[in-house]
Amino acid sequence: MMQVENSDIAELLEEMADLLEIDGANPFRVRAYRNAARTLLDIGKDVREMIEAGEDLTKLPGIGKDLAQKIQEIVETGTFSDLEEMRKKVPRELTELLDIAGLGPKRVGALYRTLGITNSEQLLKACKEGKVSQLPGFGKKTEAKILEALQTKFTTTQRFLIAEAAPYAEALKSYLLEADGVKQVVVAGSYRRRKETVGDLDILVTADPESNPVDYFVRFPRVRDILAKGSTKASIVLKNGMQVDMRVVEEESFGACLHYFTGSKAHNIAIRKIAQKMGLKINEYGIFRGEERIAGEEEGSVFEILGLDYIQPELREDRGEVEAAAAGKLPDLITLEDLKGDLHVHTSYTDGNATIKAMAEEAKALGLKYIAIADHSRRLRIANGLDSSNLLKQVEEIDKLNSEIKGFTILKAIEVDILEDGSLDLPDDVLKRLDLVVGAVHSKFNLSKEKQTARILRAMENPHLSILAHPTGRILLKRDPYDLDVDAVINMARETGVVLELNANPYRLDLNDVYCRQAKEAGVKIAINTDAHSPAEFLNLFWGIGQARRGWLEPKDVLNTLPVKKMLKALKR
Ligand code: DGT
Ligand code: CA
Ligand code: CA
Repeated sequence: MMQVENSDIAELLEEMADLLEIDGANPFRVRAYRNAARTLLDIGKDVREMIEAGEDLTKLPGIGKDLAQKIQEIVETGTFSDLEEMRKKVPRELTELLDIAGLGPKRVGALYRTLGITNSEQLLKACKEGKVSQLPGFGKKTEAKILEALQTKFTTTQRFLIAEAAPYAEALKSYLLEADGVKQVVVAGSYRRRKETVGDLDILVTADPESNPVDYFVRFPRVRDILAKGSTKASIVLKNGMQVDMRVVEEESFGACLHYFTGSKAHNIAIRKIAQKMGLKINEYGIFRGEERIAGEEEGSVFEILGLDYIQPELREDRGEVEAAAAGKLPDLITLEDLKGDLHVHTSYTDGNATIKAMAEEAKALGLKYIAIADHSRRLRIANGLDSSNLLKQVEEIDKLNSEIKGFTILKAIEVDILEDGSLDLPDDVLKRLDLVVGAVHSKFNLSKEKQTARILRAMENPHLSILAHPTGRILLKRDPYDLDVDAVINMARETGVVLELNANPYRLDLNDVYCRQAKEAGVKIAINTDAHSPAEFLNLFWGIGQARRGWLEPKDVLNTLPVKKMLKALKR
């Protein structure tokens, strides 16, 4: 039997449903495939193992005899004959058109049957010629929408959240380490620099000369396309659309190559200038004086030869790190172990999915010493926000839990909404009973820069506000930051003692790296918080630390590296 997972089977069933729908098949048949695909993703049991154990698949919801037989065929052969037939009948390329906004299977089918369109280039041409709007069921509006979607598709290259890329990077790494003769595997590029999003993955490998890691690499199970393949390098595209570049490197140049492919490009250029001034040449094979290689096996040797301290990958953006390394003034970057607590945690009192106790126990198990329960305030109705009386009930429960838990403190807080006029969503006499107050904007993202800034500055002037949460409101790859004068916010933080949050959720990472550094230089403290809505989300602190390091933050710049008493004292204003 093949190593197929439920998700692989579901993907083939979905493809079948798409092809049938494009072909204009009976909607019930289409739905049967989609339901079966959903079932496979939801059951939490491995279908391959069920079949091996002789279990009856027709017991699963939505799976009849016919589908059970097809699933068995997939497990045994990697595909099924009906799908292969449909693939011959309907060009497979067509399924890629389904991702374009404004197009579903019905419309894709119509475009194919009437205009013979099978790919996005042809579709773009037909839209520009006005042919699409003339088809029944399309119209001018749809044509314009498709055209717009196609144009962004051709101009923007897709990026991925670092947290999305990480499971693939780590899986590729362990996969390659299992290959015969492979010695070292490092994922370089923006991934190693822990940038918030990555364009592609860059993998370097050293191996025995007689082994063939390139062949092994392109057989990775999640490959969709092989873009290029030579004797020492290859590029592939994974099923999620992410590109991966891999190259095999001589051991004597591994360090230089790792430095080169870690980047950033701007950093590499700055380093090359230093080398040139010293009469040296640097490239991905090493550092050379004339023809003689004088460094390159170890990455550290590159910096050493140039008279620089070792520069951590997160700093390599040509933002002054080379000068700082020459002057011995690089920061002593914060690590995950430095964090003692998390000051922004949700529970099932509002839109979290776990009790206060469960959240505290998980945080404690991970080695934290305190958390602040900061659920939403009343204005945020969709999150079941707390009014004063519910908040005071929560406060009582926290007091009780604190008397039971040893070696850990649960702090009383709120994530209070900052209203449009900059006032806070709960009265001062309630806020003052809490250990700390986290303030956040959750509405009116589209105010003018002037109004948005005035709103937030006014909230910061409230003496009860301790921390400004996700200060710029961005959602990576989805929503731009609101129009805000961040310099003014940092100035106000310095004047009032308000701490700025670095929200560690991989979709936010807000403040960003550049603003974190600006805050640090202004003497403003940062709190690295998870905003966790479930126990598993405490692990997001890892992403927050990556961003903090990119922002040059040291333990002393971060409020929640302090033990609880000192932390609370530092908060007092
Ligand atoms: P990404 O993939 O867009 O998130 O960003 P990177 O930094 O991973 O960039 P990528 O994948 O294009 O290239 C990987 C590294 O290779 C890059 O960080 C620096 C190095 N590199 C690529 N092209 C050049 C170049 O033209 N000059 C120099 N000096 N270095 C380059
Ligand atoms: Ca890259
Ligand atoms: Ca690349």
